[in-house]
Amino acid sequence: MEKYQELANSIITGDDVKSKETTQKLVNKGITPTEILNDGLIPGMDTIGKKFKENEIFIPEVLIAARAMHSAMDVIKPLLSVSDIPSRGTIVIGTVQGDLHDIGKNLVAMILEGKGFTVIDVGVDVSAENFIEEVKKNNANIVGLSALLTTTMTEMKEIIEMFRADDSVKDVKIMIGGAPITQEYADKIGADGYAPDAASAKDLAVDLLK
Ligand code: B1M
Repeated sequence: MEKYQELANSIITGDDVKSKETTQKLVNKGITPTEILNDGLIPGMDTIGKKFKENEIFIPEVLIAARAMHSAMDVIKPLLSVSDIPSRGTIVIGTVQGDLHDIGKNLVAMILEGKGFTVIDVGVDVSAENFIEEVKKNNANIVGLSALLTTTMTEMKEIIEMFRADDSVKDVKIMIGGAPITQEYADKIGADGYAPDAASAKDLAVDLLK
């Protein structure tokens, strides 16, 4: 649809002013944040991914697109937050060590917050020790691990093993996600759950705490 195409194009061309303005315009028209994400922002980022893969664009262009994505996400973030309901539980979320991709993780964090979870976002390039420390410090019920690279998804296995070997965090639920992750991989490394996207991550977190 044309209205979403304009938004997707603003991501593809890395125009952070336009991406913010167009998102705001769609919000003002009453379009939901989920539609804005699924029909405009994510398709824009997917196009960037394809062009990057085919060597049509390079890292600087991808970074500029990521900046435009973040600027649009700033507009919808407050709409997804609900601060006046009691917390459903605390989730520590981060991108695993060696991996700097944070757009998907940020989206998942936003949606979880919107569902009423307290979310502690520990950022990118996070070691197993840091995840454990943050879970202990915040008395978290769930830890969420994100990885976008086939070379860093193996970190998840190490992290899960370290959690399970530490009596004080061994029962914390571990959910994982990111483009290269599958249910099969999650089962193989002993994660408690896998979600392919932000909306399913929210449902999974609710299920894990039932
Ligand atoms: Co990178 N990169 N990148 N990159 N990058 C990919 C992932 C890649 C697939 C591109 C490609 O070749 N087509 C490829 C990985 C190949 C592979 O491993 N098989 C790749 C590569 C190779 C690299 C570098 C190695 C490139 C280089 O230096 N030569 C390098 C690595 C740096 C590092 O991390 N150490 C690199 C760098 C970068 C940038 C820094 C330039 C930038 C990141 C900017 C940022 O995040 N702030 C970047 C980007 C933007 C991408 C692509 C184009 C887009 C990723 C993205 O944001 N998608 C990506 C290609 C692609 O995925 N199409 C690519 C949009 C986002 C909404 O989706 O992150 O999948 P996604 O998140 C989804 C789900 O996966 C899920 O929900 C989210 C929302 O629906 N999800 C979870 C994610 N985490 C979850 C956690 C959960 C549950 C669900 O529970 C806890």
